[in-house]
Amino acid sequence: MPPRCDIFCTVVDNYGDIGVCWRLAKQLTQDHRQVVKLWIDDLLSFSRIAPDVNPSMQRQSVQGIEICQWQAVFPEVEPADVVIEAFACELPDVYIAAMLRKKRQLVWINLEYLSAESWVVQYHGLPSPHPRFSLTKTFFFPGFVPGTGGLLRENNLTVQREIFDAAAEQAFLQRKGILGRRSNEIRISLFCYDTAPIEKLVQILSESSAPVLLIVPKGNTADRIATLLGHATARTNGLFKQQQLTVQIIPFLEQTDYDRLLWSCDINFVRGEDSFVRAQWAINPFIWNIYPQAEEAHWKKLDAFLALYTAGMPAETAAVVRDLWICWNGGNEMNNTIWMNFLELRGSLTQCNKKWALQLTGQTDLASNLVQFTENQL
Ligand code: TRH
Repeated sequence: MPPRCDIFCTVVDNYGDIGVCWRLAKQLTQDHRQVVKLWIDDLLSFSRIAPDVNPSMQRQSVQGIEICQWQAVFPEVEPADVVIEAFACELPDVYIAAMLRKKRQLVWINLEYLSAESWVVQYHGLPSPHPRFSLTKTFFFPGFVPGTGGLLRENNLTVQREIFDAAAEQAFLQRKGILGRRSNEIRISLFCYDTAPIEKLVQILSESSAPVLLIVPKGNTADRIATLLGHATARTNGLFKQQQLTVQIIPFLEQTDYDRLLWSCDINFVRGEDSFVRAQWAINPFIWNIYPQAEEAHWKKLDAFLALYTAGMPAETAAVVRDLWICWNGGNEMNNTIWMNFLELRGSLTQCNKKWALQLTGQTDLASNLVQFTENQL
């Protein structure tokens, strides 16, 4: 019998929580043949990254995964062999009680947020006995180095990325109604937080020496850019122009199409956790807008990642990446020179990104690490 796995996810804000859980659910099902049930409290957010999900159905099966709405009153159910609580969301009391009653061994995992900080290796895999019951959960930390839980990477990702050639790209752009490339044009995707210096970016791109197409999925950023360029609303597939810059607002994409968008763009602005990881698999130069945390804790996280990621880069490339990322996250004023330096080193950066992705691909992925760990426990 394949192991049964229950994943519990609460949407704190945005799409990262469900983005990560959905990817994990798909990988456990497709790559590891587990029987997965995903308990999620916010079906509406979920349906934006996975349009096959019907937000008004409390139970449904999508891509072989049972999706259940996690409501305040939780039903009596038989716990799975592997229980994953994502990002320290608290399991329902009735479910814990059922876990206690279960005769067979089960594994309880707390899947944590991704960080490149060095302490992650020490904390990954640590057991945390329940204060009242004879149950232990294990901390599972994703990460970029051996000794951590690794990164989400489906088995066929490299092949999918490789077969996405110019014709496939063209077909994808057409299907999504995204403008074809004009000669010499730089194509950029933009996904960021409200705190990013969007006005400055728009100004710099407008004054660019080459034409720029800025592709923005519908949301706050798109609305802000529309207002900035004198339009009342950001209509989907609307085009705004200012000097060298064309902005195209596109619908929020289904998760696998978002990957294709990252593969199709010369430069990707990404944020949070999941789009940030996907940009690394996409290879093309990217700029990370880190999720802002209380007491500025995110700066340590950003520094830790930059240190790892730029370690193998020529000093000049590393400095240019650092400068731009610091500005994009509000640590310094963004200016044209910093952007131009980044553009000039695009070729070198793509080579460095290839090596970086290869280094990461050499490590076991998160779902496989989880499966190995749970198989040893069961
Ligand atoms: O939405 P986010 O800001 O999520 C964040 C982070 O995960 C952060 O660490 C967490 O603390 C916070 O949520 C609560 O950014 P992220 O992580 O990139 O997740 C976005 C998801 O949305 C990702 O799975 C990609 C997906 N996506 C699409 O499917 N289609 C789209 O068009 C876009 C722009 C994104």
